[in-house]
Amino acid sequence: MAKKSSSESEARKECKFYVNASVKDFKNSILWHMERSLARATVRATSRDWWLATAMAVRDEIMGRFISTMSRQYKANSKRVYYLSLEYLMGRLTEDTLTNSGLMDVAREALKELGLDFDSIMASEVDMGLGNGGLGRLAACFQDSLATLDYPAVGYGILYEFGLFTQSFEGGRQIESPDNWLKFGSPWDIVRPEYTVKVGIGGRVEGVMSSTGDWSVRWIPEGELLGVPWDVPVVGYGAGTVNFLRLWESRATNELDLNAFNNGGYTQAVHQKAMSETISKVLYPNDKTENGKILRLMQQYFFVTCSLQDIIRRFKSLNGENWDIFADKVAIQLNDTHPAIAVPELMRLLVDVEGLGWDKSWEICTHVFAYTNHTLLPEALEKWSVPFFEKLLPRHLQIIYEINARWLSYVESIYGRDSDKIARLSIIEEGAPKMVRMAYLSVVGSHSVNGVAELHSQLLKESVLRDFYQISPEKFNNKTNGITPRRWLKTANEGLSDLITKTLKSDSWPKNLDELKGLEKFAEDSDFQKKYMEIKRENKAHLAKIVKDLCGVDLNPDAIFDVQIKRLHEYKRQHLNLLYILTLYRRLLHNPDADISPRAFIFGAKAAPGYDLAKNIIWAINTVGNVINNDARIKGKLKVAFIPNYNVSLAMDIIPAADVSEQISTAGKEASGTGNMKLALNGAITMGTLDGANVEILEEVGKDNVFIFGMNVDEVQKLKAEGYNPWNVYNSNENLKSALDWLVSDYFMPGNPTAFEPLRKSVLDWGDQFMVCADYQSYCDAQDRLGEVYKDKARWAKMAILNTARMSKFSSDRTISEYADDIWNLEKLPPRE
Ligand code: NBG
Repeated sequence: MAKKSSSESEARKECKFYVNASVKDFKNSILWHMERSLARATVRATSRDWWLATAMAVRDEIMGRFISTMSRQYKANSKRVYYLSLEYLMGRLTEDTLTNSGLMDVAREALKELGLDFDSIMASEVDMGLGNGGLGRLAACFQDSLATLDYPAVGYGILYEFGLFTQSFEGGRQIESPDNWLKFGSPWDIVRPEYTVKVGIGGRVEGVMSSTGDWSVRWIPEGELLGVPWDVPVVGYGAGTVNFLRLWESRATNELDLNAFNNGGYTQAVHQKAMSETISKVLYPNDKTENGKILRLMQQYFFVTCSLQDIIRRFKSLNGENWDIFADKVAIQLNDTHPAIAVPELMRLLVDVEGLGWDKSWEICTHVFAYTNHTLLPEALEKWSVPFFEKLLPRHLQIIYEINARWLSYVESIYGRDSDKIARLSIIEEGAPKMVRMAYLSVVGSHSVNGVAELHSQLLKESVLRDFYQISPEKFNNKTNGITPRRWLKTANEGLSDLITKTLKSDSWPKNLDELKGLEKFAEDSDFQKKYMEIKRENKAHLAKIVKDLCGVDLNPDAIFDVQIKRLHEYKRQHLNLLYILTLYRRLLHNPDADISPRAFIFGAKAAPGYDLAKNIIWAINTVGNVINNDARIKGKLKVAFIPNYNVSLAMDIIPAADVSEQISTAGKEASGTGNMKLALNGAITMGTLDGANVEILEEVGKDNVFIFGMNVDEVQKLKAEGYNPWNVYNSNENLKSALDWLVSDYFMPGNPTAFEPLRKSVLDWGDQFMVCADYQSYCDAQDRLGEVYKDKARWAKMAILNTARMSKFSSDRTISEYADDIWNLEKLPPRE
């Protein structure tokens, strides 16, 4: 990210609520914090001290807005949306807060006057990496948009002590180490002990018959722990609204310690305490599969009950027990099925604790909850075993059975005694053991079910949730994902942001991304093209330095920067990319003078620690890369860099520097993708399949400004149905055969040629589930075409500019407005001018 002075003063006219502070005052505030908060003499201050003091100075400026937002929302007693998500991939908070509050220039100048380099000071902040990938980052972008659009909202989640693991490479292989991001605290968390809640676990259920003959039920938990909330302010762009994330930390109760202690069990008491505090200890590192871990179910229940109790407390403090208006004041979005236990938990709180009848409580639930599905992958659909439930949440299991019984009798009223249908629609899956299907529970308990891109929402209705769609088609809708242009353009790519502001003579575009369409008319303007591509080149030079530093690889900023950054997963097909790299390398060895555009293939990806094949792919890319990078014969025309520990902050350096955006999943597998949007917004050309939001990117940018290859969903299904055999492709495609055989020869791994057997087997012997072989040729052709097009500088510049100009649909402001209007029925509550 090449830093230039931004035109914040202009933006002030647009953003009436920007924070006002002079450079002098801000500098004094930093120095004040250095002395009073950090007890540091400036001569001894480290980068981290400077970052902390700066963060504290910004924090001071936004606290007033935070308080006024809360009191405005309280006084108005407005409806709020509560976003329940097990993941928030926030990245660093200071820079974004500076952008959104309008203090970026002031802070930059203040640090400069103190003789400090802004970028290196900001780099001291450890990423808040409380998420795995797209799902967690989407939750973060949504918080930014909710605040920017002045919607009353709270994001609930867990304050994991350890975020997503830190990745390094040893001999090209992934090594994980813990991400102890909270080790030294964070200036952005504010603890609220007064809102601590109690959480029960285990135990038994007691039934009591009342005098009127009604059963009432009491859950007698075996253990209890505490949820302590920490609030993280979320500053909207322009700082008119400051919402917050409320993240729960688990703690042991004192009572629990004492009881065990009095019984003579000191060790037992300490053990119990440690167990209770384990719940919020660590984020599970698997993107898309986390079934069967009892601690994970405990995490889900823990944050759900804490959040629901908090929501009910807030509701009651304003509305007493007027439950009739609960759904007018509360909307709850379930971010995937991770918080699905909220459905039976809200029923329990309303029926058992608040004493409402079942029907009334159910009506409230189904008006309050809405569910977003984020994937069709079967292994990702959460199921929890009934015996687990029985042990951990016995009362919830009863409630789920009751919900299911009523649901199935409704199904029967439609279809009669169709036992097939009933088995298919049941929330309980028969088998040993029986399983609770969390997606079905979410659908039954919600008034809205949405997918995250047009294609994905369509496939949901046709496949995984087909039977549910037939019964309640009105529930189903699409909300195509989006990204916040504040972080992903204004903060990450200041050079391009300034050019846009100057060219459009407006700086309201970060809040009104449609304005970018105004760039279209400059797409062929050679002067504009030159400026645009100069900025791209500066960003590439900046990234090249980072790559040199982290990977020891020299990248030529004039090469095509071809980027694939996302979790490592077979369906995302990083190995298809590798096969093209091998093909190109082979071609160059045959003819070192071949006229190809020099390419730098840049990867960033973490593999789940237990996902062996994904790790094998990482190892293969690193190994092949190492050979290619050191092969003088190809004259530097090809380079491969796998940047370790890919995270939000690295993404902010990589994305502005990308020429090509690899979005090459097997059609039908990637629900949406959001990296595709960030890259295109920053002028990278998509190399993609007709999958997820790529389809809509194509619609927006037009077919001349994107490279599409491979089978579409229908073709994939057809080939599967016909009986796909990857060996047929292998045997008839000389290049594919050579690349795959080469991979398991002595060439790359002298003495250990079988190192990458798993990779090769996955696309041949094991059936090539993700159809890598089937799409190989089409991918190579498209990549070759791209290489040719890149030679025409003017054409390429035009394509890149049109990508930036036509991405406005993918602002998360658009997405959030749609959720607010169609699902939450939510009104904005802006500050008074
Ligand atoms: C992911 C999808 C992505 C999508 C994000 C955000 C899960 C379960 N799903 O395609 O794979 O962009 O969600 O919706 O992580």
